[in-house]
Amino acid sequence: MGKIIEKSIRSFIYKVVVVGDGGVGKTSMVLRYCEDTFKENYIMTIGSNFSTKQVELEEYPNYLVKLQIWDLAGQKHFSFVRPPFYRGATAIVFVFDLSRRSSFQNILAWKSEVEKVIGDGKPSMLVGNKIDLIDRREVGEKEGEALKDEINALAYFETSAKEDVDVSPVFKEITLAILKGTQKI
Ligand code: G3D
Ligand code: MG
Repeated sequence: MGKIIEKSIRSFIYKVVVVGDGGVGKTSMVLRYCEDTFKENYIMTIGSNFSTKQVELEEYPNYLVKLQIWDLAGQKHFSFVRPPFYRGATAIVFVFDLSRRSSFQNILAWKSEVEKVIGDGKPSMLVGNKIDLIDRREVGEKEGEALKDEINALAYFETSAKEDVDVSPVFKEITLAILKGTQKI
C-alpha cells in the first residue's frame, strides 16, 4: 500500500514596486518577466498597473511565492498619484536607462520619494536597463556599482528587457532577499 506523503506548501505574496524615470523600460521589464514578451511602441503607462508572477525557487521547493509587481508611471506630472501605490511594498526595484544619464541621476530622488511612504531598510535592487544599446551607453558599470552602494541596494544588474538579458535574476534575487529577511528557516 502506498503511503500518502503530505508535503506542506507555504504560500507567500509580496508587493514589489518598480520605479524610475519615464521611458527607462519599467513596463517592458515587467512584461518581459511576467509574460516573456517585448512590445515596441507600448502605450505610456497611465497611473499604474500590476502583474502577478509566481517565482520559481529551487532553493525553497515547498514555497509558493508570488510577486505582485507594480509598475508606476514615471512621468513627473503624475507624481501626485504615486504615494498610495508605494504603500505595502516589501521591496523596490530602481530602474534607470544606461543610455540616458539624467535617469541615473534621478535615482536618489526616486529613493527618497518611495522611502517617504514605506520607510527605509526595505530590500532593493538597482537596474541599468537597455544594455543592448551599448554604443549609446552614458553610465559606466562602475558608476552603477557605486550608486548601488550609496543607496544600499542589494545588487546592481545591467539588463535588456528587449533582448531578455538578466531580467528574471533581478526578481529572483529580490525574492530571495525578502525571504531571508522575513522567514526564520
Ligand atoms: P517605462 O515603463 O519605464 O516608461 P517602457 O518604459 O517600458 O514604456 O519603455 C520605454 C521605451 O524604451 C519603449 O520604446 C521601449 O520599447 C524601450 N525599451 C524598454 N526596454 C528596452 C531595452 O531593454 N532596450 C531597448 N533598446 N529599448 C527598450 P518606445 O519606442 O515604445 O518608446
Ligand atoms: Mg511604463
